[in-house]
Amino acid sequence: PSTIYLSDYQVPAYLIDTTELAFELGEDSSLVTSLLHIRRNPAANQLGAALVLHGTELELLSLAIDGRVLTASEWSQSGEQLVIADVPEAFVLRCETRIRPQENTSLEGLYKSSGMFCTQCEAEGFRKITYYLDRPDVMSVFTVEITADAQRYPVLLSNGNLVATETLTDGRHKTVWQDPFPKPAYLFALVAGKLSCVSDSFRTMNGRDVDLKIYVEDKDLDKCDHAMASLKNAMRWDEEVYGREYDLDIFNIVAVDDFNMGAMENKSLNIFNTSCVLAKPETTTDAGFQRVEGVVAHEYFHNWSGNRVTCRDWFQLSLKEGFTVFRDSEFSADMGSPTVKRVEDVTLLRTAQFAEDAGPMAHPIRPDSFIEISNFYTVTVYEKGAEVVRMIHTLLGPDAFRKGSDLYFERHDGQAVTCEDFVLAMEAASGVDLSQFRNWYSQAGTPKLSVSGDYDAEQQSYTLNVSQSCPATPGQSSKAPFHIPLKVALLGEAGQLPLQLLGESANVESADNTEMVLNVTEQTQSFTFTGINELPVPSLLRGFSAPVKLDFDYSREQLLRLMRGDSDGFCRWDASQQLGLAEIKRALADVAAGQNVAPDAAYLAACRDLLSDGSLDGAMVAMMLQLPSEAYLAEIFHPVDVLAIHHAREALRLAIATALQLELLDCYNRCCSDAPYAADAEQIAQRSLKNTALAYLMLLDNESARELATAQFENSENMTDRLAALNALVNSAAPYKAKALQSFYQNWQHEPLVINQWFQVQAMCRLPGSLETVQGLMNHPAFDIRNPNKVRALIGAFCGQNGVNFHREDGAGYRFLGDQVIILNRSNPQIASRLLVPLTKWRKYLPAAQQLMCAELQRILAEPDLSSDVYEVVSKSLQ
Ligand code: B3K
Ligand code: ZN
Repeated sequence: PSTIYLSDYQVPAYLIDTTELAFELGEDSSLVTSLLHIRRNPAANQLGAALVLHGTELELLSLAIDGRVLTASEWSQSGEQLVIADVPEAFVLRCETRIRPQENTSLEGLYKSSGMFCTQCEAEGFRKITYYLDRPDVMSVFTVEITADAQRYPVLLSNGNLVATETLTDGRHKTVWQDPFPKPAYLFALVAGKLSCVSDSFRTMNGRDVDLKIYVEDKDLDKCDHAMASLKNAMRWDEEVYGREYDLDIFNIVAVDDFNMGAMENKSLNIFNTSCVLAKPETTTDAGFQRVEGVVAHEYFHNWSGNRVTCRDWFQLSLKEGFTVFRDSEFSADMGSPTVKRVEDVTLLRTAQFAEDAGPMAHPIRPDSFIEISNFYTVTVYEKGAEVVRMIHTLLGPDAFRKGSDLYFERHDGQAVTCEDFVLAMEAASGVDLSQFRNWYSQAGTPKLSVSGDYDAEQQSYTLNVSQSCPATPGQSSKAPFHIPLKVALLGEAGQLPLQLLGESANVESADNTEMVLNVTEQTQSFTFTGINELPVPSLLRGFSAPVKLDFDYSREQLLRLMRGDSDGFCRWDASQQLGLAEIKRALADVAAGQNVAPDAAYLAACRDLLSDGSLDGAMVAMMLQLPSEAYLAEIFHPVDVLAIHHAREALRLAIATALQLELLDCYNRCCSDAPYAADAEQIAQRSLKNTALAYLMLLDNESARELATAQFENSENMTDRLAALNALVNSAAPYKAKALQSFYQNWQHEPLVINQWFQVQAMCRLPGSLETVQGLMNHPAFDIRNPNKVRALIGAFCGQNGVNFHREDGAGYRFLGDQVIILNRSNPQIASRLLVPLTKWRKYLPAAQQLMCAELQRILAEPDLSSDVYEVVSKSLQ
């Protein structure tokens, strides 16, 4: 496999003005006929260039130019390329291909899922449907004709407007769809199946009525309400916050069982993984409800940030993904609890993204090169990309940011553009200079900010000394300093102090002048605040204003003060995590010395206060009571001793539960409620606190805790509480757990998404023997290795979220993953390479683990016929 470089980008030699596709869907194979109106690209300046089309796994039946059939000598094929050497300036290419969707297990291109036909074309799946210029800067107006058996496939959908339907005499029927908006092939979609739908409508800000439909299997019609409500909220929000109106008369969502990712933003025909659209309280957890809301909004927002304005090439992926993730996270914050949403996003970033940035696959949000673009749909491009957009928002302020976004859409509507175009629009609309800020697009790695504070009582001034550095990443040994927005406040005895900065420029944030955004641009820099008449506690990186690792040598007392009293929710939570980290470090030492783990009294007192104060936001309390996760700790310790960390953390959790059992029980009881289920912030907070308390109590593993869990498991009417109870039972020694697992399966075997949760709970069980459980479950009739949701629930959860079992000292966890990757490499390379990620981090661990993990990577690399997906990840991991 070869490497593709951003620096090699060239404009396309040809353009395709219109694309007419005709599909004849069959049980054995399908026929695709395309009519492409092609002309030489005036901007390309490549007179007489050959036409080079992309295509793979296609059976080419015929090719004709302007009605004349080409002979075999007039074209040639090599790899994914079909070359027609001699073509006119402008012409119509007709091409017939045969494809076999039934045999397509990669879930890319046209494939079948639970009896229906569906497509996934991003990034380069369209070339599995027909020969084409399969690149995002070739935008075309599509007309699509679909013919299929009327009984098996009563619903036939594609992008845009339905312009004709016809019943044919042989039991088949036909629909014709026309999408007036030019689009790249990656946004093409087709669906054919036996589907039912829920309908609603939305009146846009200019009074146009849009038909909204969610297509699902009949049995799932009762699980569409939440997605529909989320869609309407998202449509309204995009009008209010970004001034963006929907642009067609219909908007369709289709749910499919077999899907490689969450969902896809095809123009007016979004295709969703069932897990991201179906929800009802009996089957779906709070997290599931929130995911549906977020993903529905994300795909809808792509209609502007992605579809109307798309990417010039795949190196620009973060242009649409970073911006759209930023948009959907602000939306979710507005719909629920902003602080909780922020903490959740930061948690993901500080675990998965920081790990990626520190590993062999580290890349800037705009990568310079790739072997397989599918490998670059990463937490870096998405989540760090969103943080970069958020920093622009912080630097410009909301009003100038909105002006910049308006200008971006106005300048580039209908175009395929670059990250640079986005930054230019932001600069032009705001007058803010983002020259140095651009380093965030080109440099990988997580910057580290080391901050210290100096108080000068005589001068009544407080100085923050800031220095930044960024570790080397593959291909980038040294880095230029970043422009880092550092949001700060200074806490005095009676509250936040007014800020007066000496000399330096900053963006003043709060109306009362007590919060500022410092522009950190140099390697080392000092910021002096005057008029400070007491020694303050600095509140730093408020709201997590930049994706960096911050180091400030706080005392325990200072952290306790921040945790209790900072007005910034993120900083309050972060202080609790730093305190928790200190406790874990002590616990590690205690365990190593063979001593009992005893949490610090002040820390326990703070936790006790959190538990007892019913006036606090329950979700915040729940998050603050949770110790830093093992995934987060793996980013802190070098090397990572997984087993030692796990056992110390568990011992500490038990000690906390023991010391606070009365408060935990009180809190649990206080959070129990009979109110009918709602997925609103308040109830979600309450359930999250209740289940956090339950998990602690169950560590005591006594009769009364078991009774609580059993009762909750048996009596809950919502899946959040039922699953939390099941999870607590499965991780305990309670004899009832086998029965609980069995009855859960009995009750829910007809609901695949619930059974996935059942797989996942067992795959994540911390107790010894989980690998054997997982291996057994792979033979369970409900497991299917061709279904990505099941693979993620069982194999992915075990390898990615069950450290103590995956990292078994005998290496059996690693061998298991190696075996599965080798199997999936053949059927579904995208899923195989995703699954591999835990092995790629081998350099972090103890020498013995390193050796075993490395051996698995070598074994995979030695496999014949490695997909480009798996090859890229394995070979880069071993470099
Ligand atoms: N744009 C799609 C991702 C496609 C991934 C292809 N391997 C979903 C999204 O980000 O909205
Ligand atoms: Zn997206």
